[in-house]
Amino acid sequence: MSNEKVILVTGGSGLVGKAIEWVIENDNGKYGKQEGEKWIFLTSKDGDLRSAEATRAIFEKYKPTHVIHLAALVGGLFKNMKYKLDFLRDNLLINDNILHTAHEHKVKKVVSCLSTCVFPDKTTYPIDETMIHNGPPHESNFGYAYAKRLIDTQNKAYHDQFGDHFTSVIPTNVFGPHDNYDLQDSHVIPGLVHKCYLAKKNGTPFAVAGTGKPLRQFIYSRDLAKLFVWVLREYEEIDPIILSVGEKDEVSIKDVADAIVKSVGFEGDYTFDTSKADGQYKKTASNAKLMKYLPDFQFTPFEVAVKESTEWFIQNYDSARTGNH
Ligand code: NAP
Ligand code: GFB
Repeated sequence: MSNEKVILVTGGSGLVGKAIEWVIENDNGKYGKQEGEKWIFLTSKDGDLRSAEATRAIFEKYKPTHVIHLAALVGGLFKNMKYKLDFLRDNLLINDNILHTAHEHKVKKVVSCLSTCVFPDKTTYPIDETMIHNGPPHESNFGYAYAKRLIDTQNKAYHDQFGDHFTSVIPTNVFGPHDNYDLQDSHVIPGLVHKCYLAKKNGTPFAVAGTGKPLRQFIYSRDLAKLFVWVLREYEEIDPIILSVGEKDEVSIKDVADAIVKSVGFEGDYTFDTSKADGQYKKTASNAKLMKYLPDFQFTPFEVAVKESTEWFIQNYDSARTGNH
């Protein structure tokens, strides 16, 4: 009986998956690859996880002992507003196939990924892990939010009935290398980096959607990746844990645009298109639970992370997910 840990990362080719792969291969400290660990990073080419059959075939091929479940239909505010049913149904199918196949294969631990947009829109602040089911999420992304909330319910049901060790994490908005830069479907940071880059290149105005007033907490993908590795190896609870920078690091969308203008070196006109939606005004989350476990964890300063992400995008423009190819 080998003691080898076979760790399957679903959604391994995305923003968060690529960051985990980077940390496993490059971190010389406690987050890098350890003796006896075999890491497998999946893409959708390995199989469509909306299909129970394709999911089973992947588990039979790799026989994982542990799973980090990232695969999902993911997108920014405007994509969520347009495809609420697809976000609900695709994610329900993917999550049920992964958790049930992991159960059938007696997988020792599954770490799934929610998002702070799952929390109730009408709530007190800061938001904490106990509030997850306390009322409807924001109208703009209820499809995605309810599918993600159900992961927590599924984890508790598998644990209750079978003792399975399936848990989850709740990151705030994530950004970094290998993001999705599609101008319509992306999240705000990759969307604005792409827009600002094109505005500088073409000498055209840089337009930020909405009023610039909404507030967000952003976590750098490589910081989040280290926390995922820690959760997989050491976090014992079934209850979810928020993975985020502190409340004091919350920034406005205008602050984000200013940081991107600086990192791209854009000197032209910069406007706000208030005909576009602002979405949720804020979703301020507490990271007190995380800080209790890892009081000394160092987050990358926001401007440094924006600079590194912008440089990665410019250097990899031809192969990046820009929606052009
Ligand atoms: P992403 O960059 O869009 O990557 C999505 C990944 O899922 C890709 O590897 C994709 O494979 C795979 N995938 C999508 N549909 C699939 C299907 N039907 N079958 C198999 N694989 C499929 O997403 P991300 O930003 O890294 O998100 C990772 C996780 O973090 C998700 O669960 C997301 O909900 C969560 N999250 C993200 C954010 C954020 O701001 N980005 C915030 C909070 C939580 P291909 O590359 O082959 O398409
Ligand atoms: O990142 P984002 O799309 O997601 O938008 P949410 C954040 C804010 O940025 C909104 C503004 O107030 C937008 O109006 N914004 C300004 C832009 N310019 C742009 C732009 O060019 N592109 C985009 N996308 N936004 C998502 C949820 O909400 O958060 C998802 O819908 C997921 O389900 C994700 O949870 C993490 O933070 O508003």
